[in-house]
Parts: sequence; C-alpha cells; structure tokens
Amino acid sequence: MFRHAIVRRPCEEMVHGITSSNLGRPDYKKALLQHDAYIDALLSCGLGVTVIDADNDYPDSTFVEDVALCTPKCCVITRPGVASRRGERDGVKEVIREWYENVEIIREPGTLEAGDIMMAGSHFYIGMSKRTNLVGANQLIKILESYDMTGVKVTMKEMLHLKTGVSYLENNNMLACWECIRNPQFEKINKIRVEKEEAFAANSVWINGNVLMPVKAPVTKLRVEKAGYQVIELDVSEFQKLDGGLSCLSLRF
Ligand code: CIR
Repeated sequence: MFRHAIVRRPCEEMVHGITSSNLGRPDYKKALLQHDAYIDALLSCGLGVTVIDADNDYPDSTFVEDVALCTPKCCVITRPGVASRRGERDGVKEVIREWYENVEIIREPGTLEAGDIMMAGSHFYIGMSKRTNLVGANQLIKILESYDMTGVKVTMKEMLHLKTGVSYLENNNMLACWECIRNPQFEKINKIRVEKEEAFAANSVWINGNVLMPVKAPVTKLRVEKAGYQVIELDVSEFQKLDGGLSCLSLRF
C-alpha cells in the first residue's frame, strides 16, 4: 500500500534531456498537461502528492525516480551514472527528509539509478545497466541488509534501465518484456508478457490495486485487466521521447 508520491515538474530545458530515441523533441506545453494528468491519476489512487518545482539546470529532473529509492524502512539517495543528473539529488533530498527518518546515500565511485531497481516486498532486484555499477549495487545491497531487506543483481544487456523491461505489480505478478521474460532470476514470479510491439508498456506502475499504464498498448492492457487490476491509461508521449516512462515520473512510498 502506498500513501504518498513525490513528483517534479518538467522544466523548459527538458527539450534538451538525454535520449536515445528517434521520437523527436518533446513539446514542453504538452508535457506539462501530461504531467498534470499523471498527478491527477496519483491522487485518484488515494495518494498524497508532493510536487517539487521544476529546475532548468537539470533537463532530466522530472524523472525523479532515478535519484532516490524509497523502501518501507529507509530512503536511499542514489548517485546517477550520468554526471549531468547528479545535481538533481539536492532538491529531492530536502523533500525526502520530511518523510523519512532514515536516509542513506550511495557514494562515489558507486553509481546507481533507481530506475534500475524493482522492489518486490522487501526484496530488491538491481539491474546492472550502464548507469548502475558493481560498487553502487553492492553498496545498496549492504544498506538493504542493514534494514533486514535483501537485494540481488540482475544482469542485463538491451535496456536503459531494468524497469524499462519490468514492473512489479504486487501479488507475485510482474510485467516482463525483452530479455526479462526468460531471465531465471524472475522464475518464481508470475509473468504478464509484454510483446515487443508494446514494449513501452513494460514500464507501468502499480498503485494500490490500480496499474498506471501508457496508452496505445491494448494487448498488454487486456492482460493486466484479466489478471484483476484496474487500469488507468495515461499518455506520456513527451516523456517517452526522452526514454522515460510512467515509473520514472514519481517516487512512491
Ligand atoms: C535519462 O536518460 O536519464 C532520462 N532521459 C530518462 C530517464 C528515465 N528514467 C527511468 O527509466 N527510470
């Protein structure tokens, strides 16, 4: 059960955010409207929402998920794998301290982005992407163990972040696409398969029985509904242009 979410408004400079996609430049005004709808969806799931102001110094700062890992027992401020995103942490840390007594930090030379972390109860899957290194992953595992939680590293090749290809939907269910479908590390979790044509839908968000999903993924939507979830569809096209998806846009706890 989540009670609260933190989001950060997109900044005008988002149009210069990091991307590997060829979907074109984001439309800032449209992004703001999509962000409004995202906040409304969080509220409709019963969450309180804290909105951090936009920061033009950090074009990718609306992808607030990457700089903090919110667990039931502590919050871990990460250390992004790209230097241009490290300054995003300050604004988030300030807000996090209002909500968490226990705040831990990933330290140099560790790198870790929380888009690489899938939380399944008190067990955490850590994707070894280009943004998360061994030192960062090992630091996180140590921190988790000090709070009686566990973490395991997941090898990956094709994706930006682990959660580009998976989402945990609680009740031992997950969405899985690409290389994650056959990864034996997920073998005990029931998989709702996401076909390649709808790969972007693998990044969805479970919130208190609802699943926030991107629009234009009808096959996955049907499968998720069949599994018993209430689906809320959201258009996040302007964030997808920057390799971002639904989970990246909030911290939930
Ligand atoms: C980046 O490359 O860092 C951003 N443009 C996108 C971050 C997406 N975050 C996520 O998947 N958790």
